[in-house]
Amino acid sequence: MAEWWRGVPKLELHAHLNGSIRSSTLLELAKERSKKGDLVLSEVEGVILKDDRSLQECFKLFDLIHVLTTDHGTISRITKEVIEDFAAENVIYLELRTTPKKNEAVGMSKRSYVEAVLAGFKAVETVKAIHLPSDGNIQYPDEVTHKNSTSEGPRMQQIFVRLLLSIDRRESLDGAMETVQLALEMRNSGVVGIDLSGNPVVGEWQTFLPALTCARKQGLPITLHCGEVPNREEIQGMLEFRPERLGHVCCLEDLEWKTLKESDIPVEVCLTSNVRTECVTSIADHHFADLYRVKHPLILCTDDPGVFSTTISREYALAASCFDLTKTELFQLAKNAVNFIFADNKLKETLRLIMEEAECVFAGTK
Ligand code: 6MZ
Repeated sequence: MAEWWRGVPKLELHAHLNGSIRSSTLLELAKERSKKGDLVLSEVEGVILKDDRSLQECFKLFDLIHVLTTDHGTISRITKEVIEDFAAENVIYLELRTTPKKNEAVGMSKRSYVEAVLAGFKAVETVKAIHLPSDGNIQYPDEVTHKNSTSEGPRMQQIFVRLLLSIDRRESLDGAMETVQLALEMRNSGVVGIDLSGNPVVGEWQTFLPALTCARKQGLPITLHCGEVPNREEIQGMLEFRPERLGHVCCLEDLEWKTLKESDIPVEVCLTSNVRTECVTSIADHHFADLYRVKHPLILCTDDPGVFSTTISREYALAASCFDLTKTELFQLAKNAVNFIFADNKLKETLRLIMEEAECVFAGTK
């Protein structure tokens, strides 16, 4: 089933750059560091190769990943690889998110970090990565059409890529403000929104409200990680804030589910991640089923395909088998994701055309 879903064009709207890193790259980086005497390989190998991780173990792994991916060259490399990996899954639009980081030891500022990510966009080789500005008035170059072939033969596979800048819950308000400012300045380079993420038991989301409100006033769409752990006040506050999208929303209570459903805020669903981190007790109990039943806007996403050893095709196959959905129903879900992207309307139109063409192809394979 995952193989079948690989052939279908899909959108990915919730993937963290450092959580999407290939395990092989991570091991290679760890080996390089151990040769330099910076770390003991045997001590980190177990952390990298471990399959089942609790939520808190995930954040330990992220700390290790961040130690290994500190320099600009590595950030560009992993970005390039991550885009190529998503393209190999037939993702036609990728909204990648990452937390801009400072590292004075290697001369890295938040801006130079984001520039290194954008350099990774440009370095993509196996597919044509289209990372145009998010400004709605941009003229698309002639070659950026939905057509997959030309009179000269098949066109190279294309993936549209945009970037969200994440605020980490460990940051101060000043740090968050700097990220929002950077996102505003880099809007014409493909940054299309702001995300709030990080260890859900660390910090308080209200700390970041002024930064999020500033982003909102400037028209930057926002997505919030919400309800990975039970935290009534926070969940209710986030729902009241009404971001453009919400990630996860696992630990809600009856009244909060009601508010969510009335709000129509699209939810980025990460099935494997939620089960692995025990935010839900089992896939059968996942709130996807209930939200799907009431036709709440949903998008299937991977979260951290590297950390959770999954792919977006696998997430579709999982949803199909666990919730007994037909290919037609799930294709419709994939197609609806176009409505919830943070990029401009012109790109939405292009993506719709691609999905409609695919619908014709896949219509006979119910
Ligand atoms: C909350 C998460 C996350 O930004 O360095 N991140 N935050 N919940 C999750 N569910 C498991 N998965 C990833 O990518 C890694 C960072 O993304 C956030 C964390 O802040 C993590 O450090 P970047 O590219």
